[in-house]
Formats: sequence, C-alpha cells, structure tokens
Amino acid sequence: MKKVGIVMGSDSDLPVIRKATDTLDSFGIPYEVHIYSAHRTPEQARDFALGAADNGFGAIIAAAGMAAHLAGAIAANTVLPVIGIPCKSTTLDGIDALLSTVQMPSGIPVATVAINGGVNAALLCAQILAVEDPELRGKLEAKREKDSAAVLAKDSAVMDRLKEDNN
Ligand code: RP5
Repeated sequence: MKKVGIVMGSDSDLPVIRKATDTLDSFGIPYEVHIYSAHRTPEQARDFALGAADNGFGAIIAAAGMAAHLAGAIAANTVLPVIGIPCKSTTLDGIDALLSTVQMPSGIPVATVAINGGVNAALLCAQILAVEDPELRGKLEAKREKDSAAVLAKDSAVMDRLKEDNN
C-alpha cells in the first residue's frame, strides 16, 4: 500500500496531526510524519513534495496555522493529492488558516478540510488509497455502517433520556 505523507508547519500542530495518525492507524495505513514549514524551512518542504511520488506516497496531508501556505506550497511541487488542514492558532480562531489554505488559485488544488479536521483529512486519504484497494474500501464501508448504527442507537434512546432528565 502507498504511504500517506504528513507534514505540519510546527510541532504546535501535533494535537491536530494525532487525530489523523490515530485514524490512519485504525485502518492500518502506513504514514510518515515531518515538520516542514513553508516559511521557516521552505527548501525542505519543497524537496519533500518533489520526491513524494517517487518515495512511495499516495497522498499528502499538510497542516498549518496562521498565514498557512504549507499545503499550497506542497501542492505546487507534486501532482499527488494534497489535503490541507487549517490549524486554529491563538488569534482569529483558525479563520486565517482556513482562508489561506482553501483559497488556492486555479491550477494547484488543495482539498481543504475543516479547521483542525485531522480525522477527515485521514479519511479522505484512506478513500483516495481505497480506489485501488478493495480491502481498504471494505474497511471504510464497515466504519460507515458502524457509525450509522451508533447514531441509530442514540435515536432509539433519545426519548428515554429526555424522560429521565425530566424526572
Ligand atoms: C504555522 O504557524 C504553524 O503551522 C503553526 O500552526 C503556527 C504557529 O507556529 P509556532 O509559532 O507554534 O511554531 O507555521
């Protein structure tokens, strides 16, 4: 199976990345994690992106906060699919990173997930890899069924919960 490349702009983004790695682990998807910044270590970020296809990666997650150019900078140097995670920092509630990540000009796409959306970034990578991997597709379908069953169980229980709360 191809690996997922995970790049974050700073180790302060690690809590968001943990959500992605936990999700990838749950599907048995291999990954490699790096701290490369579009601003602080632009050459390393560029080299990683340039070599990613030849180094066994099938998709890349790029997570950054503030003026978040990392996902775009990675996408500029590879035709692998790049999933951008805008990370919430201490100001502006992550809106700064969301706009910086999502507003890519035509020609260089970044598939942007929600602010701090580590789980969905990993799920999107899994879905990309599953196009050529029936076993992985089966795992994704099983997860959807499990998640649906959990919501239906809550639906069955919600009236009883409300009655209990009112007593
Ligand atoms: C971005 O700036 C990083 O991705 C991080 O979200 C933010 C703050 O970085 P630190 O100052 O915490 O290293 O480049």
